[in-house]
Amino acid sequence: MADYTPKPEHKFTFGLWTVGNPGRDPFGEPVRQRPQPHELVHLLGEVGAYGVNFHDNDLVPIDANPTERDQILKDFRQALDATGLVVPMATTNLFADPIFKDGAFTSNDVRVRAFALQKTMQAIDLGVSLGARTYVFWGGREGTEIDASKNPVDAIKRYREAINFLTAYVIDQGYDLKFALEPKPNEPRSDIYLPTVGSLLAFITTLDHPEMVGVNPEVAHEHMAGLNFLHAVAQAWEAGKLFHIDLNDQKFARYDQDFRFGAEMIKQAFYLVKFLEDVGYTGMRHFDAHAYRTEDLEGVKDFARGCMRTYLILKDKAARFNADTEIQQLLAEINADDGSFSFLNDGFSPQAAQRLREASFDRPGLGARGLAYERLDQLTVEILLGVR
Ligand code: GLT
Ligand code: MN
Ligand code: MN
Repeated sequence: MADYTPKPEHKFTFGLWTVGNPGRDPFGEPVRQRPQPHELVHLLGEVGAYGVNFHDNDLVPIDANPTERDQILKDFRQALDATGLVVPMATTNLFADPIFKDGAFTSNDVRVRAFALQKTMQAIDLGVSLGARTYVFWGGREGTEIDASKNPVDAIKRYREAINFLTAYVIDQGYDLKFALEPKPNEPRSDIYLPTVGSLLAFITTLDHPEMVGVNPEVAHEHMAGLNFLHAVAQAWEAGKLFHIDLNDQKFARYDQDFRFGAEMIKQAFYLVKFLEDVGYTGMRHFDAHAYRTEDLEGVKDFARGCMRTYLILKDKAARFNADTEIQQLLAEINADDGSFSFLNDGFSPQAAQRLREASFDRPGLGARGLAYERLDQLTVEILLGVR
């Protein structure tokens, strides 16, 4: 029987805002009390997490005075010491305060843009002081309801100026910190700029310090847009830009449900875990999700344990898939290569082009052959259903 106990080497992390989510939604009041940050660290220690992440204001409320701030930080550090949890990632809340109602970095108002930069510099200082090496940017308010209000080209330029300013700030401070930009297509804005992983990968190439900036894809956010999350993650990985990942679950085409990892689309979750494990992703496995609104604090622990346990079960299933001789036989047949086109391996040359011109193909035969994907998929499903 495999061991599904979370261990530090699994790099399972949670945000303060995830296990601290009080269950408020647009139609209903909170159903749980929000524990103090240091209490949440103890809760995460109890369930076996490796690390804790936070927005500046998850930890220090926006209106806290210096005495309150010092006390909160003291309690938080003590809880980290007591539990052994680390802080791998931090981020800025650039969405909750009314000042950000029409955007932060992309606001039309230069005072709002400047405040967003100032707040982020301070939040970076806070995160780094607690050990963060990755800094996430989720531009929840960077969008529009009416496109008469903002020039979308200006918005992208402002976003770029902000990220350029902040990478230069990090270099100037001598911090060891990378940025991970997180896309989302909509919610809370009607439309959010840079809505998908692909948009961000293109945007990053236009920055002053692209080497410092990658992406933080979230399952739910690509699923909201009806996209294949595995493909987005694979593209980010192949580009060397998978700096962080937000794991959760979600039905397609809904609001941002942020369900427990593996709660809905078990097959997609399986392929994702298999991918991360197969390629040797060494970053954090961050669960950006929260317990159902039906839950009390015990339910929150069930939620957190469930995220990690499901990940580890799927990791075990991925190992079974890789060790399954029938599946591997099918994959070998699908990928068989008799070497007859090895002259294409080095790309274009006039000689290769000439040989290709002369090549003949059994077009009807290649089109008619069966690929046995029905069998391959059924074998995969049987692994997931536990009969293989
Ligand atoms: C917010 C959002 C998440 C982001 C967090 C980081 S905040 O909960 O829905 O997807 O990752 O800002
Ligand atoms: Mn997220
Ligand atoms: Mn989300």
